[in-house]
Amino acid sequence: MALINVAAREIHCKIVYYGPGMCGKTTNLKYIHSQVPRDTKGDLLSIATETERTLFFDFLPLELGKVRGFLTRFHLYTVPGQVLYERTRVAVLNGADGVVFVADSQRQKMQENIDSLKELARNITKQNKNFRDFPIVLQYNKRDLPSETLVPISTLDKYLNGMNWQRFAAVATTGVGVFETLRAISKLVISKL
Ligand SMILES: Nc1nc2c(ncn2[C@@H]2O[C@H](COP(=O)(O)OP(=O)(O)O)[C@@H](O)[C@H]2O)c(=O)[nH]1
Ligand SMILES: [Mg+2]
Repeated sequence: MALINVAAREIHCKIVYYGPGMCGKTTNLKYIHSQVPRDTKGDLLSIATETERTLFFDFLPLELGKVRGFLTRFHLYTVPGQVLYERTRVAVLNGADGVVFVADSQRQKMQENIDSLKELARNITKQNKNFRDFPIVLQYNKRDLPSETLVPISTLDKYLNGMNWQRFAAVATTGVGVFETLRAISKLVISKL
């Protein structure tokens, strides 16, 4: 649930970037952080685990304006993607208002995408939330790689988007689709407030 700072008239929303290892979650966050004006964002911080790091920062998307008189601050988090770190993912997911599921479009990553999405569903459900109602946006990342190595969008839809979420093709390294994805999850989260 979102945190409300009544005195400062701010709503704080937590958005988590979830997905298998190396799909591009950190790249999304770094790109967003690099593009947000300095005076509206916090530092890019990390919680160190043994080999992978959870990154997070918060910012105030000024273009969103006020929601019923409150400014809305977003806190963006990545999770470590390696299978080993499920406990860290559970901790980071705790209290999330929305999730961006980043899928790696490469054929060889398809099973990892499917497994990670199943794990997400399980972990959301464990928080006593209804996965069907939970705000989620999909991102099909790495669309710049050679087409013969990629799963077609229609196939990604078939295996990952049975719930018909909004989904965006992306190249996180150059920022293609990154803000479209962020805008979609932001709007979805705000609409549920
Ligand atoms: N070609 C390509 N590489 C990407 C893209 N997004 C991320 N990568 C690369 O994939 C690797 C893993 O990215 P990272 O953001 O660390 O993945 P994470 O484990 O999900 O945080 C890095 O070498 C990135 O530069 C993309 O859209 N296209
Ligand atoms: Mg990462």
